[in-house]
Amino acid sequence: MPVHNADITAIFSEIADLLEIEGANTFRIRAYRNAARILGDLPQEARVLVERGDDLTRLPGIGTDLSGKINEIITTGHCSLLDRLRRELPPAITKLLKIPGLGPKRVKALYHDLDVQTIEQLHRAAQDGRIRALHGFGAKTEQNILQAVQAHASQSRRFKLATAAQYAEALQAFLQAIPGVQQVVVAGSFRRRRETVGDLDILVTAAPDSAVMQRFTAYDEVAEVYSAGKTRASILLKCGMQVDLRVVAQQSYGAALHYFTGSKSHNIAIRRIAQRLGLKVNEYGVFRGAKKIAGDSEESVYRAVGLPYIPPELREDRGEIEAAGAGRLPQLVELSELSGDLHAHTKASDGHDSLRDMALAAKALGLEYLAITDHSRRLTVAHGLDPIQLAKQCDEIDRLNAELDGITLLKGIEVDILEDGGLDLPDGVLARLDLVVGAVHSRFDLSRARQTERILRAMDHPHFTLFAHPSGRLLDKREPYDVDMLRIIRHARQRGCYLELNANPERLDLTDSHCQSAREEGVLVSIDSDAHSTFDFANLKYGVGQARRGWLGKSDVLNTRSLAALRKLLKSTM
Ligand code: DGT
Ligand code: CA
Ligand code: CA
Repeated sequence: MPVHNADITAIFSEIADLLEIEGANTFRIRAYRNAARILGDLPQEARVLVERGDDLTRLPGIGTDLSGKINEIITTGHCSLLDRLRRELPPAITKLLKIPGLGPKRVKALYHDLDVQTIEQLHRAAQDGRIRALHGFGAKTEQNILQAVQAHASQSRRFKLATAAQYAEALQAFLQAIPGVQQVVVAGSFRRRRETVGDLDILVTAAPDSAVMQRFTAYDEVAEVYSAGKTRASILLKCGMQVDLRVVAQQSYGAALHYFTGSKSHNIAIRRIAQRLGLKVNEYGVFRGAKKIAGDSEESVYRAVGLPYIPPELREDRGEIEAAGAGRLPQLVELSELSGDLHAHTKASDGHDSLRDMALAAKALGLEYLAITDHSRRLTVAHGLDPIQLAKQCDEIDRLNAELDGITLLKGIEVDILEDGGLDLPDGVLARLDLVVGAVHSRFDLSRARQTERILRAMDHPHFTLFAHPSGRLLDKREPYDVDMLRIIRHARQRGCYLELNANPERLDLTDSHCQSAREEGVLVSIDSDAHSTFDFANLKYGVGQARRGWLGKSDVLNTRSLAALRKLLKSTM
């Protein structure tokens, strides 16, 4: 992917923004802004000048330092200074700059004085009237910010993967039924199983005379047709989701699927490898000169650039290409490899179904065991169990296990982690259980140091088994609490306990990158449904998608173990 002047301009502008938020020297900030402007106005591609051997320092405002950075960007596509700045500042902070009326100076003030790091925190601060008190803001500005944030939220909406799946599956079935249509596949971030998707990218192979385009734009749920041609169309569904459709010939299917699955940065990296081999990769195929050498399948595309097939969940340019090249790609976990589920609720607390119904539903899914982990008493909104109620449930589980075949219920609890790191039920009560799932349900606002300490202390508890939904985030609704996740993962390793990957589509918590850290640190992850009804076991597939994005293989996942193997592991932690 050749670097254009616009790419360099964008990088330099972002560097200037971040330096300004950081409070850097104004001279330095201005140098990047000038350079961005100069490159933006340059009539020729800087890349061409560099390839020709021209000296960039001859351009006004470009010294040796900036010229070095331009070279770096042209050759690597990255700028290490920008990468460092992005690590130093809260990751969401540049998103604040997208709010009309907020420049780096204001973002800096909001960050330094009110600790506003995200758009959500900005929204709250404006609603609470905390912004007007800041120097240089005032009530009117605060009101403008509030309106701008609300307008922004309606534009940049992303959909939870499970929500997108409902629309995608219906549309896929609709397209599949059109005469002449062969393959229909949803590509893009949906196929990569990202936790949220911006829009749907659907790829179709069809006979040349098929009416797929007309039928697509006439689909019942279309609110608006943005564009419609012979091979591509873009529509908006009534739900607010955009759908891009591409029709391709069968012999380009693999190349098109690869292209539209992305991610963009993965594709760029693959194309760079192809270039080194004297090949060209695009959505029609892999070419040596004018000759097409691959592209009917994705496998053939990877083979042409000397790589094994890379599963879509890994295609984020996060080391998968290097791993593939070295033959070190993980064998990713599959849904069928799960033997059980270690987090589920019944009517005894806030679930909808009985112990027996939950057990039968888990069995029907082919699971060998299911841990019942209702809430503990502190969580009164969820009718948490006290010691007497829990003891009664344990007796019931013993009776059911004696009666049921092919599924074993494990005795557990989702116990509240108290503010001081203590657990919400006494030791003697927890000792009778097969496992103890600890969770934070209160005081999300503690400082990073105190929140981390709280969780580490809970893990020190002799009966603690599994840390549930570790970041506490709810997609769209609640930011994660501030913790040092790497310390938590390392502590889990020392203590011999485990982390959950909660498969609820609103949580998908652990995140993919924390899954990677857990794997690197040797901490097993349990992919759990957190089912509150028999239907919720269907969410396990989303958990598996997230685990795959986090590079987890079967052996990295606790609940791929047989019941016998699991019992051994649980014994060693209790
Ligand atoms: P999203 O929709 O924001 O959740 O993310 P994606 O990954 O589905 O992105 P989208 O819908 O913009 O594009 C779908 C795929 O098409 C993307 O993953 C890679 C490919 N693609 C789109 N635009 C470009 C581009 O400018 N260059 C390259 N190399 N690939 C692109
Ligand atoms: Ca997309
Ligand atoms: Ca798209």
